[in-house]
Amino acid sequence: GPVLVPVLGDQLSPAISSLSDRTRKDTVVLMMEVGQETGYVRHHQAKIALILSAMRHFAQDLRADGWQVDYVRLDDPDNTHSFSGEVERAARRHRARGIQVTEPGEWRVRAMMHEWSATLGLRVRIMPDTRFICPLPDFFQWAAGRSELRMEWFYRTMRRKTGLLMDGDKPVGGRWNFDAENRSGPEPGLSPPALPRFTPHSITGDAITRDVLDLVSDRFGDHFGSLDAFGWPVTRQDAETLLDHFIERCLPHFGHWQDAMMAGHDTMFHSLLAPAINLGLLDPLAVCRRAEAAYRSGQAPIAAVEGFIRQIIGWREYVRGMYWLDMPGLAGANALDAQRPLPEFWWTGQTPMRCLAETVRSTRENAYAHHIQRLMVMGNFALLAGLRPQEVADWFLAVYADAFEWVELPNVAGMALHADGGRLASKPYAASGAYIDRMSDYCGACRYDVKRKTGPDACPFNALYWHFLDRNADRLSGNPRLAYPYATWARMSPEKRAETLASAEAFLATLQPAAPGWARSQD
Ligand code: FAD
Ligand code: DLZ
Ligand code: SF4
Repeated sequence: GPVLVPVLGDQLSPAISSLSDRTRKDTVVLMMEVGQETGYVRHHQAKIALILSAMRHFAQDLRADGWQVDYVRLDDPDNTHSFSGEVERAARRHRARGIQVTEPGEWRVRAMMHEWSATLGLRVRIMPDTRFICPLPDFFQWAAGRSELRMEWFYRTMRRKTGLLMDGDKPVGGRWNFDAENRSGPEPGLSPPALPRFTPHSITGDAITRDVLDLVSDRFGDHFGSLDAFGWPVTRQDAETLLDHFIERCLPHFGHWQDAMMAGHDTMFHSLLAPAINLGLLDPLAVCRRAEAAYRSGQAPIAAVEGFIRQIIGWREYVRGMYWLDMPGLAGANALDAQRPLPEFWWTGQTPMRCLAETVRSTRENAYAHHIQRLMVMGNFALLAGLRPQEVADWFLAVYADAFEWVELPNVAGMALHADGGRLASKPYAASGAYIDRMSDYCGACRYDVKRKTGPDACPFNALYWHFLDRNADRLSGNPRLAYPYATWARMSPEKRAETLASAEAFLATLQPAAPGWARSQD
């Protein structure tokens, strides 16, 4: 029989390694819509729609390209609803002589794949995912030689390896990192361009997406999130259109406004490319080469282009390496012993804290929030309030269209929550209301006063910030990067400190824990 090649929902690349050495006549491609994947968390409705529509489009493209594709739909009556069950059924159906698959993005799925050979009695070949620039063995080797792991050093090796923004062995512009020029807050009147949306109701009409949207509202209509604004690219062509738009209209301003937040402007100058890249619709290196070309032709400044490329060949590759280096422990990491349950308003958006309400609203409407909303609004709140890392991680995994565990978990547990004890990032990204006020236009219309430090009208971030430092003094006061705030805390009068802690406690006591069942189904 043929070789069976399972292609997972985030492996939608014609150049995927599992197909690279296969011939069309000796291969059956297996694609599977299964309840285990739609259900390991209760994903945002738009995330499910995006993945299923992109899978169906990809199957269509493969068939048009001459591949034999066996596609199992969610409503197929014989569907066993797990990857392992479907691979077993398909192996029998096609009398496969072996299985070849690209390694998955998730520890959980990798564990399944390791069982296949024994349960099926077939040869199973698991191949590296060559869409990443840094092969995992290279990352492990890079990490093994170091006592401290820092993205910035890793990033330089990736610049050298790819040659991106290099003049020979020197970084273009004489510096590796231009972030010092990338930190502006919002400006009144600033109006980022509207993004192209790829709607099923567009002139071309897209029956596949329409079907999927119906399926999702039928089966998953009670999940978090709305489908009303669904506009994610579900094909390679649509993703290329989004990339063109980004390079022309947004990239020139990307760096300058990268950290800025404005109410009602949910995407600012960000690319929105993460879902397309993570699913395999766009190649990350090709995206970076486009950005570099925009710099070389004078269409975008170095600070913007360097900052963008660093996110992709730096952060994206770095967190993926850290995921595989630190799993399975990372999933249970809780270095700061944070035990507070996730508040209900993370799902409902019902909170007078305007920064949080705006971010949850954008998340619900778009399955999207940009980096600073994720890190410095949601993440910072979770860190300061001491929310349980596993509940925070479930939330992030469920609500964003680009969320896959390999990238979500290191960002949540490592970057945002310091739950890994500082392996990924050297200091916790803790900030008081002043930071959010500087980087956003949220505070003016908030029911809280960002300038007040304590009391029921004070911005809750202010007292929480000190509460966080105080309760973690044993763990964090030795960190040189926190020496300044700890010294400030120590200089406050005992009365002021007590008032601050009491104010934070009073706020924390008002948090309603989320009802069970939002993130994970209870049955
Ligand atoms: P842009 O701002 O346009 O950035 C360009 C690209 O750089 C992104 O598309 C992405 O591919 C890459 N990138 C930027 N920052 C990071 C980062 N920290 N880690 C990895 N890649 C990065 N990203 C995900 O893809 N999936 C997630 O589940 C995810 N969860 C996150 C959770 C938290 C708590 C934080 C702080 C960040 C998370 N990120 C995640 C990283 C980042 O916020 C998103 O990649 C970004 O917001 C996606 O929007 P964009 O495509 O418009 O990004
Ligand atoms: C996230 C997701 C969802 C919602 N549904 C499917 C699916 O039905 N079939 C599939 O192959 N993949 C799906 N995925 C993506 C997988 O969860 C992803 O491939 C694994 O987490 C490995 O990264
Ligand atoms: Fe957020 Fe505080 Fe500003 Fe309100 S005042 S928007 S709670 S930072």
